[in-house]
Amino acid sequence: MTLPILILNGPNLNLLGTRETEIYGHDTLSDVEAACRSHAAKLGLDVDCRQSNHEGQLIDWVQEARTAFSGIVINPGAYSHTSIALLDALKAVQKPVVEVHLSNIHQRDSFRHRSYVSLAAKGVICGLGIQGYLSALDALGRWLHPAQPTKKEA
Ligand code: CA2
Repeated sequence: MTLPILILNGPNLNLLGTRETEIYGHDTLSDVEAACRSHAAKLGLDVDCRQSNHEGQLIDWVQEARTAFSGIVINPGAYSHTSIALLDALKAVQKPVVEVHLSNIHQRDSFRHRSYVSLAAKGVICGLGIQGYLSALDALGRWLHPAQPTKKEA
């Protein structure tokens, strides 16, 4: 069974690969989404990738996941550090959420050290660049498609 996963990217992540490449790398958002699509297919997951610069739009999509998706991968961008509204929406989903940051937010400005979104996330990954999204999908794959015991183990 292929399970639907929502991949959300927040404000300014549409600019990936165009500026601040020393922090965020050279991959564009399209590269990230293509890598997620191909990795998800190997894990029995089907991803729907969306990006918005608007807090309310992200919240509407998170609410949609209550019925339409089995899990969420989210890079909330700077809303991680400011949005209690996004936290509340994620808490209401009751599906596994993995928060991803391309950069290591703990090595950066102190205002990036706290993420409200982390309070609703089952897992948090930072500092692995694009690999973080793929590792988030690996985790969702394991949680949502638990390994079946082999005949020998059963
Ligand atoms: O490390 C991450 O993935 C962040 O979520 C990225 C956010 C930042 O506010 C968070 O603290 C950490 C910023 C995304 C902005 O991305 C840009 C990419 C290229 C050019 C300009 C901005």
